[in-house]
Amino acid sequence: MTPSLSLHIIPLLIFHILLVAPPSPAEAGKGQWHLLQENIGIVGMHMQLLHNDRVIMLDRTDFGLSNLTFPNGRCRNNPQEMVVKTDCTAHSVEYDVAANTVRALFVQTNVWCSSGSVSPDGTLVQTGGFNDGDRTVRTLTPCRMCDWREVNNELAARRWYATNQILPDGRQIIIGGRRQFNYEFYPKTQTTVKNTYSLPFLVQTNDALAENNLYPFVFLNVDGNLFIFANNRAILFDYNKNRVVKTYPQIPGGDPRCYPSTGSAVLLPLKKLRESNVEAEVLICGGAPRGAFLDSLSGRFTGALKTCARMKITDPSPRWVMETMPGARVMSDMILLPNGDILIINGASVGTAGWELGRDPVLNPFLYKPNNRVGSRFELQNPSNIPRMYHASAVLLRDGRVLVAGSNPHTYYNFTNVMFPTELRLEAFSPSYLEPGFSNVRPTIVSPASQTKVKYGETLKVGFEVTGSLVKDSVSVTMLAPPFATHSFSMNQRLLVLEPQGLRQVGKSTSYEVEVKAPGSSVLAPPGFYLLFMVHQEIPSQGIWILRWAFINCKI
Ligand SMILES: *[C@@H]1O[C@H](CO)[C@@H](O)[C@H](O)[C@H]1NC(C)=O
Ligand SMILES: CC(=O)N[C@H]1CO[C@H](CO)[C@@H](O)[C@@H]1O
Repeated sequence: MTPSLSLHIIPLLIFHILLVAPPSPAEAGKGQWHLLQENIGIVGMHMQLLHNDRVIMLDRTDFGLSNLTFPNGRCRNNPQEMVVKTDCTAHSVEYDVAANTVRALFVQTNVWCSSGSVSPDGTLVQTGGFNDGDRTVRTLTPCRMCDWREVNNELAARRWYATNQILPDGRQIIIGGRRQFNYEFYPKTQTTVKNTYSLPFLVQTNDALAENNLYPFVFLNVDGNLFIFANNRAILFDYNKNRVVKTYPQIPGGDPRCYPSTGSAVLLPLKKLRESNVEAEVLICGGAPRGAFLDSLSGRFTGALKTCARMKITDPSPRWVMETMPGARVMSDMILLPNGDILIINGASVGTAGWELGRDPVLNPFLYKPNNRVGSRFELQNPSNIPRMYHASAVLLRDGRVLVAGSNPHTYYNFTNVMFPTELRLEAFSPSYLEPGFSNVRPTIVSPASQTKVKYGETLKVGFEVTGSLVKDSVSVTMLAPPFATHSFSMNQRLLVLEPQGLRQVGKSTSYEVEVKAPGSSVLAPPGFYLLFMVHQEIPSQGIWILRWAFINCKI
């Protein structure tokens, strides 16, 4: 929340020494945690995996020095900065997954609580933030030593806590943000440079004092409209005509799920893509009860929500179906795994998002199996021993691990004397599908080569190996758009399940080939880089990068 508000809260806090139980021996089948780095220097408040297997992380630039000093005596001079006008520390890094190393990036304007998307050519476009950065667009093109390029006043409105979604034509839409009840597009044309378009839904879902509609959950529906969820309900929205196409029912119970009552949401894997009526389902989990944010501000910490709500958004008469998690969660991230399962990770069981407002970290991820029967979908995973509170994030890597970074619930980089010290450790969670016991089952993709271009509707041959015996009707191919993760929401996260055909053995007894037809529509899969995985008996291969080639055979 605003710095002025939070400064009033700090004196109210009672500082505890956090007692974290020693890690119990990890149980087989429930995932493993690995500490990758003791100190990456910054807080991974925002993360995005790029197609060169580097993860870009952004923190914030105000309120103090990070723990990563720029090489070569480089410094940032910024008279508009609130605390340190000359700052020789980095607030953005590039993490090289294979080398497990971090490189400092230089960001001039404040990226705090910003948003982003990867454009079809693989460039990370990162928008807004706070103070001098609230109308800035920053771009980073993946290459060996690239750095941020920033253009100020490029956005038509200030965007702080907004959500971005990549569109079928490759543009992105930027929706909402604090006190912004509108949206805009990027890139701009001469005629649209100053245009914002109003979205009254964001006024209607804005709670007095608490808001509860920031970082709205936005998904591109299979009919080309946008599903926009804020607070406790959603609309289907035609962004071209600025028209609400459908109003969905409120989630039963009516409690809010968006910032600061931060739950999370995913578009469940899209399947049966060749049928004329592709179905789309949304799953929203956790959050905090109405009133919890204001209660937390006055020192009364309420239990988080234990429920998930799932809805077929393409249904003619859609309704939410409620499910109960193994525990309550707020500020968790929801990650689509390559085999179509969902990992719910990070966060707390008490309080809300915002400075110093979370309590009781939840150290165990939950696995959600969307195709199981209701009542047998959740599995409790092995715990980490690092609390990941406000300003933590998580992203899937090409090798199937989930990278976890961040946690800084303070207005400064406080490493001591606070309940949850600023967290610079980088971890990975390895879901149980990575266990060595599955090596006979696990496919290895041998062709095509990584970075292959795939046209819309093209038939792609995928060669793979499985050393154990192949269960032919248990083979699938998935395609994942790597998201921009921040504040518990992964923007643009999308998994498509492709049905393989013509499975046959080729050459030696462990080699196979299948054909998959790439989605023919940029509504189902907007242009850009995707990870392609082979999945056999729910065990995914490592991914390869493919480029959905927008500009050829592009049918919208
Ligand atoms: C947090 O850090 C700031 C800036 O260094 C300092 O003024 C403040 O007293 C610290 N808070 C605590 C609780 O140590
Ligand atoms: C809080 C923290 O992680 N501080 C570290 C910053 O970096 C120096 C140099 O590497 C360490 O000595 C500090 O412990």
